[in-house]
Amino acid sequence: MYRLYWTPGSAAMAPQALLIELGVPYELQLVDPAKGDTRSPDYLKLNPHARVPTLVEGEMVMYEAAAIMLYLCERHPGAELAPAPGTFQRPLFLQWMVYLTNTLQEELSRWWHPERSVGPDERHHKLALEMAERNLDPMWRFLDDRLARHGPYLLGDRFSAADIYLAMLARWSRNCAKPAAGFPALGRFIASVKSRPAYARMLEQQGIAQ
Ligand SMILES: N[C@@H](CCC(=O)N[C@@H](CS)C(=O)NCC(=O)O)C(=O)O
Repeated sequence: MYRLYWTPGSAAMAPQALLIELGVPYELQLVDPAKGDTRSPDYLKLNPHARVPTLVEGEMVMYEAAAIMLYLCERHPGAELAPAPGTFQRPLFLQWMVYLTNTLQEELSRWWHPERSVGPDERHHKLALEMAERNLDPMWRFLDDRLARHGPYLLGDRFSAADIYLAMLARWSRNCAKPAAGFPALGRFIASVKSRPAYARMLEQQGIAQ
C-alpha cells in the first residue's frame, strides 16, 4: 500500500495520476501548506523540505515528484508506463523526465514564486515574471514542435509517465500570458492526457475542474 501526501494542483498531481494508471492500492493524505501541515514535526520527518509530494511505502519514504514517478514505473514494469532499461526508448524517456523536472518545472516555479528569485519586494516581481515567461516561451515552442513532428506523445506513439508529468506542468502555465494549452500540438496533447480515465480521476480527486 502506497501513501501519497498531496495538496491540490501541486507536484503531487503526476504521481497521483500514475498510481491510478498503475492500478495499485494507494491512500491519499491531504496536507495543506497554507495551514502549516507541511511544517509539522511529523511531516518534516518525512520531507525535511516541507514540500509535497511525499510517497511512503512501508518503511520507504521518498520525495521529489519525478523520482517518485521513476520509482513507481520501476516497481510496476508490467504497466509499461516507462520503457524498460536497455530498450531503445529508455534513454529518451530518462531525457524527458529530467528535462521536464530540471528545466521546465524550475522555470514554472520561478513564475509561481518570483520572491524566491528577487526577494519579497513586490516591485521586482513583475520583472521576474516577465523573465520567467520569456524563458518559458521557447520551451513550450520546442515541446510543441516536438509533439507536432514526433507525437502524439513525447515517445511518439507510446504513452508514458513522462506525458503525465508534462500534462501537469502544462497546467501550471494556465495563468501565463502564453499558456501551454494555446500551442496547437500541446493543446491536443493536453486534451488527450486529460481524457485518460486515470488522469481525469486524479483531477476529480483533487477537485480540479480543468
Ligand atoms: N522539486 C519538488 C518541488 C516540490 C514543490 O515545490 N512542491 C510545492 C507544491 S507544487 C510545495 O510543496 N509547496 C509548498 C511550500 O512551498 O510551502 C518536486 O518536484 O517534488
